[in-house]
Amino acid sequence: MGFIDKTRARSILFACHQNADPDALCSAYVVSKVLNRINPRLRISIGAPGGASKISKGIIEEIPIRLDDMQHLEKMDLFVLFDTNTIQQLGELGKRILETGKQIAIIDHHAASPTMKEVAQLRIVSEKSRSTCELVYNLIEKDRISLSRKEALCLFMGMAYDTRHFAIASAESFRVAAKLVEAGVDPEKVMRTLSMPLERSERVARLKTAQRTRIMDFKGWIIVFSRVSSHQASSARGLLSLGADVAVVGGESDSSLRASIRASNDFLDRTGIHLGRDLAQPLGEAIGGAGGGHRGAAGINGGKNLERFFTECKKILAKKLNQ
Ligand SMILES: [Mn+2]
Repeated sequence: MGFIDKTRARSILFACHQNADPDALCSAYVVSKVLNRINPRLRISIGAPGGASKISKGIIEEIPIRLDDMQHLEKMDLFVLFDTNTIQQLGELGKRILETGKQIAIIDHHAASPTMKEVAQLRIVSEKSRSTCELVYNLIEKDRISLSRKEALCLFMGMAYDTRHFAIASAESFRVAAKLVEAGVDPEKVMRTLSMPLERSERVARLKTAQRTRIMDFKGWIIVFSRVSSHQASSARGLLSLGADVAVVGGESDSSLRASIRASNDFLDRTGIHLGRDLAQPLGEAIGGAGGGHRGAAGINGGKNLERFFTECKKILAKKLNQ
Protein backbone atom coordinates (compact mmCIF):
# COMPACT_ATOMS: atom_id res chain seq x y z
CA MET A 1 0.00 0.00 0.00
CA GLY A 2 3.06 2.23 0.20
CA PHE A 3 2.73 3.26 -3.42
CA ILE A 4 0.40 6.14 -2.52
CA ASP A 5 2.96 7.64 -0.12
CA LYS A 6 5.54 7.73 -2.89
CA THR A 7 3.29 9.95 -4.99
CA ARG A 8 3.02 12.47 -2.11
CA ALA A 9 -0.62 12.96 -3.07
CA ARG A 10 -3.10 14.33 -0.55
CA SER A 11 -6.34 14.58 -2.50
CA ILE A 12 -7.03 11.44 -4.44
CA LEU A 13 -9.89 10.26 -6.60
CA PHE A 14 -10.48 6.53 -6.86
CA ALA A 15 -12.30 6.06 -10.15
CA CYS A 16 -14.30 2.99 -11.11
CA HIS A 17 -15.11 2.11 -14.72
CA GLN A 18 -18.50 3.13 -16.11
CA ASN A 19 -21.45 1.17 -14.77
CA ALA A 20 -19.23 0.27 -11.80
CA ASP A 21 -19.62 -3.38 -10.85
CA PRO A 22 -19.12 -4.75 -7.32
CA ASP A 23 -15.49 -5.63 -8.10
CA ALA A 24 -14.56 -2.07 -9.09
CA LEU A 25 -16.59 -0.41 -6.37
CA CYS A 26 -15.61 -2.71 -3.49
CA SER A 27 -11.91 -2.74 -4.32
CA ALA A 28 -11.87 1.07 -4.42
CA TYR A 29 -13.82 1.29 -1.17
CA VAL A 30 -11.57 -1.10 0.75
CA VAL A 31 -8.33 0.51 -0.42
CA SER A 32 -9.70 3.94 0.54
CA LYS A 33 -10.59 2.71 4.04
CA VAL A 34 -7.27 0.98 4.61
CA LEU A 35 -5.20 3.92 3.36
CA ASN A 36 -7.16 6.32 5.53
CA ARG A 37 -6.42 4.19 8.58
CA ILE A 38 -2.71 4.34 7.79
CA ASN A 39 -2.74 8.03 6.96
CA PRO A 40 -5.79 9.95 8.20
CA ARG A 41 -4.66 13.09 6.38
CA LEU A 42 -5.38 11.60 2.97
CA ARG A 43 -8.55 12.85 1.32
CA ILE A 44 -9.79 9.98 -0.79
CA SER A 45 -13.06 10.07 -2.66
CA ILE A 46 -14.65 7.42 -4.86
CA GLY A 47 -16.17 8.15 -8.25
CA ALA A 48 -18.50 6.03 -10.37
CA PRO A 49 -18.79 7.80 -13.75
CA GLY A 50 -22.30 7.57 -15.15
CA GLY A 51 -23.47 5.87 -11.97
CA ALA A 52 -22.96 2.40 -10.56
CA SER A 53 -24.59 -0.82 -11.78
CA LYS A 54 -27.84 -1.90 -10.23
CA ILE A 55 -26.25 -4.56 -8.07
CA SER A 56 -23.58 -2.06 -6.94
CA LYS A 57 -26.28 0.41 -5.93
CA GLY A 58 -27.52 -2.17 -3.41
CA ILE A 59 -24.00 -2.44 -1.97
CA ILE A 60 -23.59 1.36 -1.86
CA GLU A 61 -26.69 1.56 0.31
CA GLU A 62 -25.86 -1.42 2.49
CA ILE A 63 -22.27 -0.55 3.42
CA PRO A 64 -22.81 2.53 2.95
CA ILE A 65 -20.35 3.98 0.42
CA ARG A 66 -20.24 7.70 -0.33
CA LEU A 67 -19.66 8.63 -3.96
CA ASP A 68 -17.99 11.85 -5.10
CA ASP A 69 -19.78 14.07 -7.61
CA MET A 70 -16.44 14.57 -9.44
CA GLN A 71 -17.09 18.26 -10.07
CA HIS A 72 -13.65 19.41 -8.92
CA LEU A 73 -11.02 17.24 -10.53
CA GLU A 74 -8.53 20.13 -10.52
CA LYS A 75 -8.22 19.75 -6.73
CA MET A 76 -6.97 16.19 -7.04
CA ASP A 77 -3.26 15.29 -6.91
CA LEU A 78 -3.73 11.72 -8.08
CA PHE A 79 -6.24 9.50 -9.84
CA VAL A 80 -6.33 5.77 -9.18
CA LEU A 81 -8.36 3.71 -11.63
CA PHE A 82 -9.84 0.48 -10.33
CA ASP A 83 -10.71 -2.59 -12.39
CA THR A 84 -10.20 -0.47 -15.52
CA ASN A 85 -7.78 -1.25 -18.33
CA THR A 86 -8.48 1.46 -20.87
CA ILE A 87 -9.10 5.15 -20.20
CA GLN A 88 -12.13 4.90 -22.52
CA GLN A 89 -13.87 2.75 -19.92
CA LEU A 90 -14.25 5.92 -17.86
CA GLY A 91 -16.18 7.70 -20.62
CA GLU A 92 -16.16 11.52 -20.37
CA LEU A 93 -14.36 11.32 -17.01
CA GLY A 94 -11.34 9.76 -18.73
CA LYS A 95 -10.87 12.83 -20.91
CA ARG A 96 -11.31 15.17 -17.96
CA ILE A 97 -8.74 13.25 -15.93
CA LEU A 98 -6.21 13.40 -18.79
CA GLU A 99 -6.80 17.15 -19.11
CA THR A 100 -5.72 17.75 -15.50
CA GLY A 101 -2.26 16.41 -16.33
CA LYS A 102 -2.04 14.91 -12.82
CA GLN A 103 -0.62 11.50 -11.91
CA ILE A 104 -2.59 8.40 -12.78
CA ALA A 105 -2.31 4.94 -11.21
CA ILE A 106 -4.20 1.71 -11.91
CA ILE A 107 -5.07 -1.31 -9.81
CA ASP A 108 -6.48 -3.96 -12.10
CA HIS A 109 -6.63 -7.62 -13.05
CA HIS A 110 -7.33 -7.35 -16.80
CA ALA A 111 -4.74 -7.95 -19.48
CA ALA A 112 -2.60 -4.82 -19.45
CA SER A 113 -3.53 -2.58 -22.36
CA PRO A 114 -0.57 -0.98 -24.17
CA THR A 115 -2.33 2.41 -24.14
CA MET A 116 -2.42 2.33 -20.34
CA LYS A 117 1.35 2.11 -20.15
CA GLU A 118 1.52 5.62 -21.55
CA VAL A 119 -1.34 6.94 -19.45
CA ALA A 120 -0.62 5.51 -15.99
CA GLN A 121 2.75 6.07 -14.31
CA LEU A 122 1.94 3.56 -11.58
CA ARG A 123 0.47 0.18 -12.41
CA ILE A 124 -0.46 -2.61 -10.07
CA VAL A 125 -1.78 -5.21 -12.49
CA SER A 126 -2.04 -8.94 -12.01
CA GLU A 127 -3.76 -10.98 -14.66
CA LYS A 128 -3.48 -14.01 -12.39
CA SER A 129 -6.02 -12.51 -9.99
CA ARG A 130 -9.59 -13.43 -10.83
CA SER A 131 -10.84 -10.09 -9.51
CA THR A 132 -9.45 -6.72 -8.48
CA CYS A 133 -10.75 -7.48 -4.97
CA GLU A 134 -8.56 -10.60 -4.85
CA LEU A 135 -5.57 -8.54 -5.94
CA VAL A 136 -6.36 -5.93 -3.28
CA TYR A 137 -6.55 -8.63 -0.62
CA ASN A 138 -3.08 -9.82 -1.63
CA LEU A 139 -1.68 -6.28 -1.29
CA ILE A 140 -3.26 -5.84 2.13
CA GLU A 141 -2.11 -9.25 3.33
CA LYS A 142 1.46 -8.55 2.22
CA ASP A 143 1.49 -5.41 4.36
CA ARG A 144 -0.02 -7.34 7.31
CA ILE A 145 -2.95 -4.95 7.56
CA SER A 146 -6.04 -6.33 9.25
CA LEU A 147 -9.50 -5.86 7.77
CA SER A 148 -12.75 -4.91 9.45
CA ARG A 149 -15.65 -7.29 8.95
CA LYS A 150 -17.24 -4.78 6.58
CA GLU A 151 -14.09 -4.52 4.47
CA ALA A 152 -13.83 -8.30 4.33
CA LEU A 153 -17.47 -8.45 3.23
CA CYS A 154 -16.80 -5.95 0.44
CA LEU A 155 -13.82 -7.89 -0.91
CA PHE A 156 -15.81 -11.12 -0.78
CA MET A 157 -18.68 -9.54 -2.72
CA GLY A 158 -16.36 -8.26 -5.44
CA MET A 159 -14.70 -11.66 -5.72
CA ALA A 160 -17.97 -13.58 -5.79
CA TYR A 161 -19.34 -11.24 -8.46
CA ASP A 162 -16.34 -11.40 -10.79
CA THR A 163 -15.92 -15.17 -10.49
CA ARG A 164 -19.63 -15.78 -11.12
CA HIS A 165 -20.09 -17.07 -7.60
CA PHE A 166 -16.73 -18.86 -7.72
CA ALA A 167 -17.57 -20.83 -10.87
CA ILE A 168 -14.40 -19.41 -12.47
CA ALA A 169 -12.36 -19.03 -9.29
CA SER A 170 -8.76 -20.21 -8.92
CA ALA A 171 -7.16 -22.03 -6.00
CA GLU A 172 -5.91 -18.62 -4.87
CA SER A 173 -9.44 -17.19 -5.00
CA PHE A 174 -10.63 -19.96 -2.68
CA ARG A 175 -7.73 -19.37 -0.30
CA VAL A 176 -8.55 -15.66 -0.11
CA ALA A 177 -12.28 -16.35 0.19
CA ALA A 178 -11.62 -18.70 3.12
CA LYS A 179 -9.56 -15.98 4.84
CA LEU A 180 -12.43 -13.53 4.36
CA VAL A 181 -14.93 -16.00 5.81
CA GLU A 182 -12.60 -16.38 8.81
CA ALA A 183 -12.73 -12.59 9.13
CA GLY A 184 -16.48 -12.81 9.61
CA VAL A 185 -18.11 -12.94 6.17
CA ASP A 186 -21.27 -15.05 5.85
CA PRO A 187 -20.93 -16.53 2.35
CA GLU A 188 -24.53 -17.71 2.13
CA LYS A 189 -25.82 -14.22 2.83
CA VAL A 190 -23.49 -12.70 0.23
CA MET A 191 -24.67 -15.10 -2.46
CA ARG A 192 -28.27 -14.16 -1.77
CA THR A 193 -27.46 -10.45 -1.99
CA LEU A 194 -25.70 -10.98 -5.31
CA SER A 195 -28.25 -13.22 -7.01
CA MET A 196 -30.85 -10.64 -7.82
CA PRO A 197 -33.23 -11.57 -10.63
CA LEU A 198 -32.50 -9.91 -13.98
CA GLU A 199 -34.20 -6.61 -14.57
CA ARG A 200 -37.00 -6.48 -17.09
CA SER A 201 -34.95 -4.27 -19.46
CA GLU A 202 -32.10 -6.78 -19.37
CA ARG A 203 -34.39 -9.70 -20.14
CA VAL A 204 -35.94 -7.79 -23.05
CA ALA A 205 -32.46 -6.92 -24.38
CA ARG A 206 -31.45 -10.58 -24.24
CA LEU A 207 -34.57 -11.66 -26.10
CA LYS A 208 -34.13 -8.98 -28.79
CA THR A 209 -30.52 -10.04 -29.22
CA ALA A 210 -31.59 -13.63 -29.72
CA GLN A 211 -34.17 -12.54 -32.29
CA ARG A 212 -31.63 -10.51 -34.31
CA THR A 213 -28.88 -13.10 -34.32
CA ARG A 214 -26.84 -13.87 -37.44
CA ILE A 215 -25.39 -17.35 -37.16
CA MET A 216 -22.14 -18.25 -38.90
CA ASP A 217 -20.06 -21.36 -39.09
CA PHE A 218 -16.32 -20.77 -38.79
CA LYS A 219 -14.38 -24.04 -38.95
CA GLY A 220 -17.23 -25.84 -37.21
CA TRP A 221 -17.61 -23.22 -34.44
CA ILE A 222 -20.98 -21.53 -34.06
CA ILE A 223 -20.25 -17.80 -34.08
CA VAL A 224 -23.18 -15.42 -33.64
CA PHE A 225 -23.43 -11.69 -34.23
CA SER A 226 -26.23 -9.53 -32.93
CA ARG A 227 -27.12 -5.99 -31.98
CA VAL A 228 -28.93 -4.32 -29.13
CA SER A 229 -28.65 -0.80 -27.74
CA SER A 230 -28.05 -1.79 -24.10
CA HIS A 231 -27.03 -4.78 -21.95
CA GLN A 232 -24.61 -6.07 -24.60
CA ALA A 233 -22.54 -8.09 -22.12
CA SER A 234 -25.50 -9.82 -20.53
CA SER A 235 -26.99 -10.48 -23.98
CA ALA A 236 -23.75 -12.06 -25.20
CA ARG A 237 -23.75 -14.33 -22.14
CA GLY A 238 -27.36 -15.18 -22.92
CA LEU A 239 -26.41 -16.25 -26.46
CA LEU A 240 -23.72 -18.56 -25.06
CA SER A 241 -26.26 -20.28 -22.85
CA LEU A 242 -28.42 -20.74 -25.96
CA GLY A 243 -25.59 -22.66 -27.59
CA ALA A 244 -23.21 -20.24 -29.34
CA ASP A 245 -19.47 -20.87 -29.14
CA VAL A 246 -18.72 -17.19 -29.62
CA ALA A 247 -21.22 -14.33 -29.20
CA VAL A 248 -20.50 -10.82 -30.49
CA VAL A 249 -23.10 -8.25 -29.47
CA GLY A 250 -22.77 -4.61 -30.45
CA GLY A 251 -24.88 -1.53 -30.11
CA GLU A 252 -24.78 2.15 -30.81
CA SER A 253 -25.68 4.55 -28.04
CA ASP A 254 -24.89 8.28 -27.75
CA SER A 255 -23.34 8.15 -31.25
CA SER A 256 -20.66 5.74 -30.05
CA LEU A 257 -20.33 2.01 -30.37
CA ARG A 258 -20.21 -0.48 -27.52
CA ALA A 259 -19.73 -4.18 -27.97
CA SER A 260 -19.20 -7.27 -25.87
CA ILE A 261 -17.71 -10.60 -26.88
CA ARG A 262 -18.08 -13.84 -24.95
CA ALA A 263 -16.91 -17.36 -25.79
CA SER A 264 -17.47 -20.84 -24.40
CA ASN A 265 -14.72 -22.55 -22.40
CA ASP A 266 -14.61 -25.28 -25.01
CA PHE A 267 -13.83 -22.72 -27.74
CA LEU A 268 -11.21 -20.95 -25.59
CA ASP A 269 -9.47 -24.16 -24.57
CA ARG A 270 -9.34 -25.68 -28.03
CA THR A 271 -8.41 -22.57 -30.04
CA GLY A 272 -6.15 -20.97 -27.43
CA ILE A 273 -7.65 -17.61 -28.38
CA HIS A 274 -7.63 -14.85 -25.73
CA LEU A 275 -10.62 -12.64 -26.51
CA GLY A 276 -9.18 -9.54 -24.85
CA ARG A 277 -5.73 -9.68 -26.39
CA ASP A 278 -6.33 -11.47 -29.70
CA LEU A 279 -9.70 -10.07 -30.70
CA ALA A 280 -10.92 -7.03 -28.75
CA GLN A 281 -7.61 -5.16 -28.73
CA PRO A 282 -6.88 -5.34 -32.50
CA LEU A 283 -10.58 -4.85 -33.21
CA GLY A 284 -10.67 -1.68 -31.13
CA GLU A 285 -7.69 -0.33 -33.03
CA ALA A 286 -9.20 -1.28 -36.39
CA ILE A 287 -12.39 0.71 -35.76
CA GLY A 288 -10.74 3.70 -34.11
CA GLY A 289 -11.82 2.85 -30.57
CA ALA A 290 -10.35 0.79 -27.76
CA GLY A 291 -10.80 -2.82 -26.80
CA GLY A 292 -9.58 -5.19 -24.13
CA GLY A 293 -10.61 -7.66 -21.48
CA HIS A 294 -10.19 -11.21 -20.33
CA ARG A 295 -9.61 -14.50 -22.06
CA GLY A 296 -13.32 -15.32 -22.22
CA ALA A 297 -14.95 -11.90 -21.88
CA ALA A 298 -13.98 -8.76 -23.73
CA GLY A 299 -15.39 -5.39 -24.70
CA ILE A 300 -14.89 -2.67 -27.27
CA ASN A 301 -15.75 1.02 -26.93
CA GLY A 302 -15.61 3.72 -29.56
CA GLY A 303 -15.83 3.79 -33.32
CA LYS A 304 -19.15 4.34 -35.04
CA ASN A 305 -20.25 1.95 -37.73
CA LEU A 306 -21.63 -1.30 -36.37
CA GLU A 307 -21.60 -3.10 -39.74
CA ARG A 308 -17.95 -2.23 -40.20
CA PHE A 309 -17.29 -3.45 -36.70
CA PHE A 310 -18.86 -6.83 -37.49
CA THR A 311 -16.90 -7.10 -40.75
CA GLU A 312 -13.59 -6.36 -39.00
CA CYS A 313 -14.49 -8.81 -36.25
CA LYS A 314 -15.13 -11.59 -38.77
CA LYS A 315 -11.84 -10.81 -40.52
CA ILE A 316 -9.77 -10.99 -37.34
CA LEU A 317 -11.56 -14.12 -36.11
CA ALA A 318 -11.15 -15.90 -39.45
CA LYS A 319 -7.46 -15.05 -39.49
CA LYS A 320 -6.99 -16.31 -35.92
CA LEU A 321 -8.87 -19.54 -36.61
CA ASN A 322 -6.88 -20.17 -39.79
CA GLN A 323 -3.54 -19.91 -38.00
MN1 LIG B 1 -13.09 -7.12 -12.20
